[in-house]
Amino acid sequence: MRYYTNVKDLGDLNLALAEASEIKKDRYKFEALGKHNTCLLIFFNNSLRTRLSTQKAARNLGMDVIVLDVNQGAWKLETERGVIMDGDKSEHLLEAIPVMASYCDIIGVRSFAGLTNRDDDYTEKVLTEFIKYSGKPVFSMEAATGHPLQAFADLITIEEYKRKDRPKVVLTWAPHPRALPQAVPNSFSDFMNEADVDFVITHPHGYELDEKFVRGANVEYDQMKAFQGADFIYAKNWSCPGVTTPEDYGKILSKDMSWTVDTAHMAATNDAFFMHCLPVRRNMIVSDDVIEAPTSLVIPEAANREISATVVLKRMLEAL
Ligand code: AN0
Ligand code: CP
Repeated sequence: MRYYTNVKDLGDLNLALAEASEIKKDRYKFEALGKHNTCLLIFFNNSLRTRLSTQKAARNLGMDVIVLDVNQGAWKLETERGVIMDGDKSEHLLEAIPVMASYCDIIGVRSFAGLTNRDDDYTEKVLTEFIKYSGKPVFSMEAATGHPLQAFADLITIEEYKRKDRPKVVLTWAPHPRALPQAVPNSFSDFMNEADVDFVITHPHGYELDEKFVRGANVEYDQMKAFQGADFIYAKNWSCPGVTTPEDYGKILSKDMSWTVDTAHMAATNDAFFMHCLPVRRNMIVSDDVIEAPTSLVIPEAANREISATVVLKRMLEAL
């Protein structure tokens, strides 16, 4: 695998899940694979889980790891071509990318959506530049429109905890005080559409996700109706994707607290497991009771980020 930016890069999901299970049994099984190979992780945004789990994954495979926080200690980067650089940005991404690439064999990039220009975000402008100008294999650590390492970890978690062959999985929007990207719900939908699950998406009007990711999945605007009989509830906030109202792209359209996942919501489900990618704001997205219940999977889900990253890096090393 040369690039990892969406579900299709993984190919057959059952094979990917089998590989994940093999690695989980012995996460150092392939530690000879990465010897004398360097993984560079570039963060344009904050991270706890991705930063730690991806480093751990690279080390499981015997790789060296370099981490760069672009906004802390590096030169401020210009990303637009043609700009007269007389402001506060000292270096252009078009030089920075090949320079960074010269020190490593595989590059991970975290670069969130700007949420102002839908075209820039949905064409994955920054991630695409890394793919184009680095000459190295590149994987997404959450880019503008996707977070495929998270969605793969989510799928692994569902596979581990499911109590029936084809569980009902519900992706629900929930309120949040700040405008967040659509990357997590986009990738989760992308993966669930390929997985053997009964998938339902629920959100208030105006929050319709891009069809590229929804791909005809069942959308139910009545949250309580969507929750009925659910085996997994996957909560996430996202800002307006601008599908039905392009002028609202990236905006907060609702802070309706009746969408917060609490025990009354969970009572409508089939004793569902609760999932969230974290970080989560308690009592905005989910009540204390629900996130602390034995049915909450947020910690094993985060732990599986090490596994999803190990599978992806293993496949990238094999293709070097
Ligand atoms: C980010 C998001 O919603 O995309 C990262 C989630 C993994 N969340 C925040 O910025 C709070
Ligand atoms: N879930 C996730 O990607 O978390 P971080 O933003 O902390 O990496």
